Amino acid sequence: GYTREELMAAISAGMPAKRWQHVEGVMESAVILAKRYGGDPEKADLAALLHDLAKFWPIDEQEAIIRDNDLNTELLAYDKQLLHAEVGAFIARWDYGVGDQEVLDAVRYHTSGRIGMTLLDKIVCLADYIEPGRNFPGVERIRELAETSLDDALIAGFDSTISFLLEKHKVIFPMTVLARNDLIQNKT
Ligand code: DGI
Ligand code: FE
Ligand code: FE
Ligand code: FE
Repeated sequence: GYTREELMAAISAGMPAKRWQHVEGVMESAVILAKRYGGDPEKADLAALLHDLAKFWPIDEQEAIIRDNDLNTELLAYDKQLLHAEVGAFIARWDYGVGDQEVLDAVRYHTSGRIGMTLLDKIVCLADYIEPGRNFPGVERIRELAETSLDDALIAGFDSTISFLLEKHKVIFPMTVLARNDLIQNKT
């Protein structure tokens, strides 16, 4: 197995410095959210460390990994930005030996979301939106909501992504809409 330090070295070596800063920001935010909302800070830290490991891999390589390993080929018909989450979870399992299914799922669903998101899924997905380096329009409002409601903040995050995709006339992966609806229908 890899130690956390070895994982950090391997993952940071596989991406530009700017993206590694983002990963460190997501780790920091994910641990804060885990402590705030009763999650597991160690799992949040590990999932955040892993979440974008494939983000800068060539798209054709990401597509090949999905095809050759019977992963979710439905993704191939949508925005290529969705692929790195699926690939990252696979690589975390088979190249880095991560066996914790909760952590692997949080990596796998950090971009698309899913119906029935676990606490850890929500923490990693929201941390990805609000880490200190993010500066997209509306991020301050999502950070404010994150102080008091994990679900409301995450709904606002998905709303912002969906609005952005609509604005650009891009296709939307249906699971993102289902994830957002499910959060609204089941929030506590
Ligand atoms: O990898 P990051 O940039 O840190 O963030 P991410 O993994 O959440 O990727 C988000 C990008 O994916 C964002 O620029 C929007 C794009 N995207 C394209 N189609 C979809 C999508 N995101 C979601 N959630 N659903 C889509 O259908
Ligand atoms: Fe990502
Ligand atoms: Fe995200
Ligand atoms: Fe990210």
